[in-house]
Amino acid sequence: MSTTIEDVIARKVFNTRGEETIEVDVITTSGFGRASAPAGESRGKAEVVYYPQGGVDQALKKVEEVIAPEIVGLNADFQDEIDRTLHEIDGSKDFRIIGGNTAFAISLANAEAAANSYGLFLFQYLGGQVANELPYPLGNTISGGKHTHGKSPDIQEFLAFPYGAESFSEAANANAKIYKEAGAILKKKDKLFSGGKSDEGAWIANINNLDAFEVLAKACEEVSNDVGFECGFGVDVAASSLWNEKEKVYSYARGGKKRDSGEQLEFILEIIKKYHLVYVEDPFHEKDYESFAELTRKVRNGLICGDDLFVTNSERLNRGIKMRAGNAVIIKVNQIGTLTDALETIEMAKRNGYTPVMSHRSGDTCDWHIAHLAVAFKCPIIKTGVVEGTRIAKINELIRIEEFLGDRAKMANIPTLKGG
Ligand code: 2PG
Ligand code: MG
Repeated sequence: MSTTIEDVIARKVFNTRGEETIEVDVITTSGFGRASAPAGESRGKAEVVYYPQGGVDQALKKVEEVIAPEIVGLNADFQDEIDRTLHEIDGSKDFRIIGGNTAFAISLANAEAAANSYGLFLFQYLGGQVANELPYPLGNTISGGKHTHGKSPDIQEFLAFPYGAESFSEAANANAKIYKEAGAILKKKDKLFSGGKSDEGAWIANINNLDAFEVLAKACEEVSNDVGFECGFGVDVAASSLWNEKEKVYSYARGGKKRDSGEQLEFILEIIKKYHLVYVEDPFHEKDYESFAELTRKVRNGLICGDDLFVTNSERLNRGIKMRAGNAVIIKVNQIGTLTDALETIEMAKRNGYTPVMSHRSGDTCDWHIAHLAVAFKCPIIKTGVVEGTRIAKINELIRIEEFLGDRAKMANIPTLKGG
């Protein structure tokens, strides 16, 4: 078998929103890998630039004319060399020349091609024998904020989190039940409810934040009783989307409230306590490390996660670690560009007691690689929706991985939750 790269082919495909995106094939002498890039709607300002000027068309041109000639002939086994080459060809700090999504698709397709050349699954190739832990699925059940239009909650995501499950399939089953139950409750609560769903497949209803908390709390309680293990929930506040820089307040349009940083902290503490939230993502805007640190000091048992705050960037995470801002970090490989960059952030997180949460994007494709990355890199949580084709692609792949691992499979440990 040989892992020499023979060809790199890029094409234009579409994501869940019907936006153009890039898909790349990497072909080695004895293997093949394919990956396509997702896109965020509520993006962090410090994310890499997705595409060069001219969009996906220009990215395809760059692959054909500049990138493929440099990469063909290299060994797909040396992921860091491939990723370094992408950085060198680009030459900028944020992939604005070739596009972060271009780098992402090549980097991931390359890893898949190397794995395939050895006849291994991606998680085995990247994670080896010790890659036998399944992540807990964190599933978007009710949408709001920038992921919806109109009269939905201001908070972007209400996320089911069945952290008491003993297997991945049990956890996925619980999330599907919570989702259904939440839909049934919404139908009674919102007279205008017509079963609308967001890009991530989560319910969209004409309710406010507090209604959404009540709905999910009830659905989780019922399903916990039914399945016999703990199903909690959390939120992605996506507070950068609520932040008004001029007025220095978080503006809750639906809730009809403006909260300054101190009031925001109080509000978050209040909802954590009232609804026993076990996971809170981006409770403050992307520059406010201080408030993240203050909240983290005050919360004993839950995960305080930075998404727009860290954007999978090890320098930004390092700053957070020094201040103990948060105790978890979202990992979206396309926020930073390559697999090697993302792995550096994951390793830094783990060395410093932060929980890495592997995540999809709101605009996604049926690419299931993040399922493998979560297992390979031992991320104890995967955030990837409950229903909808591009989310189910990842969930079902994890079910297959669990089946493949058989007796060796176990659920990951989330120290912050279980350590008390
Ligand atoms: C988020 C994500 C995914 P987007 O904020 O965590 O749910 O949204 O991909 O739009 O950034
Ligand atoms: Mg987020």
